[in-house]
Amino acid sequence: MNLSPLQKARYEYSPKLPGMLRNGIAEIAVKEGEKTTSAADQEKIAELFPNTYGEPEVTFEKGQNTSASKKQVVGVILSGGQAPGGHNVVSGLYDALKATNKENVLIGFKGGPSGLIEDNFIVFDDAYINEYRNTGGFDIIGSGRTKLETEEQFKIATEVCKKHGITAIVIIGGDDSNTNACVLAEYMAAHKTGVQVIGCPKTIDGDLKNEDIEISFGFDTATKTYSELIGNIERDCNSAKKYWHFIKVMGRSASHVALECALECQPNICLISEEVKAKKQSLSEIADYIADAVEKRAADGNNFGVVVIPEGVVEFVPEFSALISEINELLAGSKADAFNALESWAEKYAFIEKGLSKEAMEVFAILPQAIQQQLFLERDPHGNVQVSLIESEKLFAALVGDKLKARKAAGTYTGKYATQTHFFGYEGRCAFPSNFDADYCYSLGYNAFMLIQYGYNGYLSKVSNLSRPAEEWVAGGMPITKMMNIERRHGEDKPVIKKALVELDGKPFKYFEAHRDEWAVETSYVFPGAIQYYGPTEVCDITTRTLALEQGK
Ligand code: FBP
Repeated sequence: MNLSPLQKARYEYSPKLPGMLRNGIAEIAVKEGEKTTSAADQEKIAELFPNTYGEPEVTFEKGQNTSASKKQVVGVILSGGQAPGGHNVVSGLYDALKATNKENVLIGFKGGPSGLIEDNFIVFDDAYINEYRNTGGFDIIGSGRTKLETEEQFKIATEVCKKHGITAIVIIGGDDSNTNACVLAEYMAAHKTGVQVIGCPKTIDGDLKNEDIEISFGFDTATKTYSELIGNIERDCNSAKKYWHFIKVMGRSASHVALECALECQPNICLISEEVKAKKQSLSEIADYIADAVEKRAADGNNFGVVVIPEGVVEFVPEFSALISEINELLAGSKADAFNALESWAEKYAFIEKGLSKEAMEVFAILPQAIQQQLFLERDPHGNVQVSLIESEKLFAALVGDKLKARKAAGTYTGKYATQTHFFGYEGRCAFPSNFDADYCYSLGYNAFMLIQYGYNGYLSKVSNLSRPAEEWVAGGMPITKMMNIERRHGEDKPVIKKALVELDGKPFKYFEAHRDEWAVETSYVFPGAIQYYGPTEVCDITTRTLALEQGK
């Protein structure tokens, strides 16, 4: 492998552990807190998880290590989308495991959860692990989106564990993967397999958080990467003074990423999907809202600006999600063949016009033709429109253009409007982890092993007090059942970890709300610059504005 100078330098970085884990394995004691109950639907969750429900929160502290001294064989899985720091979770886990007993073994299942079912694995050693320390990506073993959720899969997983003598599995994933980790933990306990299951909170989307999990790993680095790019665009924009930039940022559903970038960069506009839904805003209203800022800035001679759009926004526009449902219905089953057999767009348009309700057609009709066609091209394996593939940055650039044309005709707007569109997503998911993510992830992995060593099952590795220096971080674990409630998914009531959306009464949104009118009209840009790995702590080790605001900083 050819190594960049930065990669070589990052190999030498020693991630910072919480103070309580720094004294060596022999001095890590455990303290159990109160018994826990689930976030909601306590009776139902207790009934579904009789072996893993109600366990206590645990915290590690300096003291005599009293864990059992059996040999551990641990399997690790990376699940879902990449998030910077995954390699450090694995290296932290490996280091704690080897520091406890040189004979302990860490097995990596390749390509995500399917690796466990297919028994596709590698056994880690020092040389292999060392190549991945403090690097981005999930290429150490690869990731995948197969879900481990059926009884059949659990049976196979048990067999694979038996074959390798596995004593514990660590699943590094988001809310769904950790929900499944919890179900697997219950299965393993109910069937007395002796296999423990521990989860680690991952996702750049930042939507796996709650009163116990302050932040999912990867969010810090990904948002810093996007903020660097947005800041650069703001500076270019303020230099050339000729474009409105529409920038879509990743985050499948929640708008945490967009909001954090807005707090970092102070663009003119940032849409927040959760607010769009709460206010039942239509596409036309959103376009008017942006056009108002364009018009006001034009009146000051500023025919430029930056608009940040969360990836999932269209799904939160009530009229648009109604349109999507109708389109899914219109093309359900064999009806799609009849549609696809039509040759020209005019014929297809007539088919659509006939099939959609008047309300849905009104929404469809205002969309640019490219977006209309995307709605009929991209289907997921279940035959649904893939909303995340809709180029909403282009959609809003065009809708605002239409509004401005009308305003020009009415004589209220006399500015110039030229646009550039961007999508920042994959470029943030595998960046070298920031010092925060490098430290946090290493701690999560190290801590996950301590939970295993102390015999816990169905726990999420938890490191908290994160807006303070690492020395003051608190390491421990939380039963996953504590984060659960019952939700309706695919027509069934399911126990799931509650997905965290942006809270409109939360401090990060409130701060944004209090400043956005000023940012819309003024040029208040902030340029965060590239992630810094070396230098003063206040530049290199700071975490997100979201976390700081949430923790009252
Ligand atoms: P996870 O929830 O698995 O962490 O993935 C998040 C994400 O990066 C979203 O932001 C994005 O919408 C999606 O994955 C993209 O998925 P894919 O990599 O399959 O294109």
